[in-house]
Amino acid sequence: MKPQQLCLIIMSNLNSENASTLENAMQLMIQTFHKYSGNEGDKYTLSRQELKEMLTQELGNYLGNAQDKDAVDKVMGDLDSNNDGEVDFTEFIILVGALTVACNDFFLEYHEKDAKKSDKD
Ligand SMILES: [Ca+2]
Ligand SMILES: [Ca+2]
Repeated sequence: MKPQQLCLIIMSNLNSENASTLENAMQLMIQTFHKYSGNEGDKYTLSRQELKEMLTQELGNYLGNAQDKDAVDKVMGDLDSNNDGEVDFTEFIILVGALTVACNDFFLEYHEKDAKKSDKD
C-alpha cells in the first residue's frame, strides 16, 4: 500500500472505532502540531512563540520551566535543524520520537531492575 492510501484511511478513521491505537496516536500527533502551528505566521510551522505555547501546554512536565526564555530557545535551537527559525512537522516529530525513545529506555531499565529484584527474592 502506498503511504498516501494509508494516510487517507487513517484520516477517514479519525476518532472512529476502526482506528487502531497507533493510528490514533499518529492522528493525535498531527492534530496537536496543527493546533499550535496555525496561530501565527506560516500555518504549517511553529514559530518560537507557537513552540513555547505547545511546550507549555503539551510537554510542561518535560520542560518544567518553559516560561524560561532560555529553555525555549534551547529547544528551538536543538529542533530547528534547517535553521529557518521555525519548527516544521518533521522537526517536531523528531522531538516527540526522541522523547518516546527516552521513555521506552527508561521503561526497559525499570523493568530490568524489577526483574532482577524478583530473581533475588
Ligand atoms: Ca505558525
Ligand atoms: Ca526549521
